[in-house]
Amino acid sequence: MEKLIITAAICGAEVTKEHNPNVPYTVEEIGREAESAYNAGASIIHLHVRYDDGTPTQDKERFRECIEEIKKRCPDVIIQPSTGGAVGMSDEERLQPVELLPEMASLDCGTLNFGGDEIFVNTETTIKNFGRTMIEKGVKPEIEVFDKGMVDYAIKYAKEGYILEPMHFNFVLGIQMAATARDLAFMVDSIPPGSTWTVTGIGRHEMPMAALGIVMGGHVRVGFEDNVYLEKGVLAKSNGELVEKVVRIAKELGRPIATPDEAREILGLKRR
Ligand code: KMH
Ligand code: ZN
Repeated sequence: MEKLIITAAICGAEVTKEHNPNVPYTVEEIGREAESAYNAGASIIHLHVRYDDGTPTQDKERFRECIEEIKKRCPDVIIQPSTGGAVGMSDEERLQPVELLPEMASLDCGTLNFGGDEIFVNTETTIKNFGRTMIEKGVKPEIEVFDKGMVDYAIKYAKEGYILEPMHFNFVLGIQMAATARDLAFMVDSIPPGSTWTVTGIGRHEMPMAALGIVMGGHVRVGFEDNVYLEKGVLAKSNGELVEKVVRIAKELGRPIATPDEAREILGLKRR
């Protein structure tokens, strides 16, 4: 089976130090968490950034600082900034890190409920604008899929020229769609041949979904953005601990781990 790409979503925009004191805010903390994940076997860092007080931001200069810090510590890791940012941010705000020409960036392919009264808005205009900008800048999107309709949108927008193929999908289960093997299998069956995919399970679903991703031949995302526990009632000390757990499971199941350059090969990325 193809080598396993592990993405570490080290920070997110919603989780705080109150959930787990090891959630990174400062540039130094973000560098530390990226390094711990990379040393454990992550080849991609899905990156949100914060100001020192924990406020999420899409500020280009803050991204630049954090990316420089990560590159100092993990020179070959693939950095995938978020263009989702935090609920309520404008499109202009959200798109800023793409101007730094990262190898990849997230591209959320639909609108969804995000807990309480929060709605994470991604209109057709937003998605097409983000997709077109990523093509212009040579940035490979990771299509964020929170339910099946988002796969269908991505296919439609690819046909219309807003997303290049082959596409890379991240199926996020446990927010809008249930985290079940049935739902994951349905997603995998629904994407075009030649696409690649990774799976993210939210909260307690993180490791069960990772195990499914490993055996089904996909790839895996873990990290504080999605889950702060190593096991029930035990907070993870670092993102690296979560990645180490995936590496252990993958080893038991006979799936070797991809280096960043091997991940580039699988995803069709050119190192920048
Ligand atoms: N923070 C969420 C509103 C992404 O990174 O593209 C959006 C999110 C998805 O995390
Ligand atoms: Zn994110």
